[in-house]
Amino acid sequence: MKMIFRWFGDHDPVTLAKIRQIPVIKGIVSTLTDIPTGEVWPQNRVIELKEQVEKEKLKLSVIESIPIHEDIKSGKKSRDKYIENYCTSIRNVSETGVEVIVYNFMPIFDCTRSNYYHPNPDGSSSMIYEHKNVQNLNVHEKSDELPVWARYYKQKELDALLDDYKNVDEKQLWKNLQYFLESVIPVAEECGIKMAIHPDDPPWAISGLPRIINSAEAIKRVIKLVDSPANGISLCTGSLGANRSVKLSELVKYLIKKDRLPFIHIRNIKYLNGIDFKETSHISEKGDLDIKAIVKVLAKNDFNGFIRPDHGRQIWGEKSIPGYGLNDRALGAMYLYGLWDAYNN
Ligand code: CS2
Ligand code: MN
Repeated sequence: MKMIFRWFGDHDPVTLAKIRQIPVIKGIVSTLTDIPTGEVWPQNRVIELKEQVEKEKLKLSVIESIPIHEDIKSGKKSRDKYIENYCTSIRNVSETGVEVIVYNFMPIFDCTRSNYYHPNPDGSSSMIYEHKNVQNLNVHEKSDELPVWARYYKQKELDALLDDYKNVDEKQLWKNLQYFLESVIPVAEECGIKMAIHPDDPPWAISGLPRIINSAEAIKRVIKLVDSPANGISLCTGSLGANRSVKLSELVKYLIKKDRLPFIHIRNIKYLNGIDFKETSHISEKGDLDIKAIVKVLAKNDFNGFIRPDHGRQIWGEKSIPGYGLNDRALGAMYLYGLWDAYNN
């Protein structure tokens, strides 16, 4: 197991110098946020990133994410040129020693929450998902109120995107994913990169757009689409665990045995009414996911991939990218490492 920490680059208030002081962290998972989706990632930019990380005696191990152009997900004709660009980016990234590239296949919207700063009784705050506040919301304007989308769209832009998806149901989205993987996996395999799909967060349709990476069956189906060790999963316990029927420990074991788990994100959530949930501290007893059992499975099966603490709460008054403060993720890292240390013998 190699424990790494997510760093968003120079605009991240959590610096590499601080991350370096968490004793269990050996590497960094990062991305280039200024490259428009669909464009080639220039090799010199990835090298710059790698060198920046190495100055703090850390290693750039994983890229999360190279986002997928919407034309690939919606299956438009223009997808071929974007897939070609993606393959070039994989090659360029591989030259720098990065081992894993994360991506997701959610149409238009990424991680969706109804509030980034839901107050907890202890004075901390958490990201929360309340379904009634997420459906039918105005996604065109940025506001401090709901909703909280990964990015905002002008009305015209969003209408055009939604139009591209009007004939894309789940079945079609699976076909589009297969088309993408059939092109990129051989390239990844050739240059020693593991592609790792992140489950949908949350694992159900948002604004009527289909989401397919939402269950244990779906995860097992993805790895069969192209049968290669380069076609892996970035299992995210909090994302997939919002689907209450998923047995995470069993799935983790299955993926390790199949050698398809290059990366795992650990976060805990508390189930609320209906399908609603709230993010909690990583420790098992604070949420509904059995984090202890999951790490035990990792330890007992000699998991040799990357692991990172995923979203934490905002604690001690820290201001950061929501879910990505230093403090609670550092506590999470120590908890996960402690469990690993105790079980891995
Ligand atoms: C999230 C996502 O759960 C998570 O890790 O913060 O934004 C995630 O990084 C992307 O969906 C992966 O492509
Ligand atoms: Mn995650």
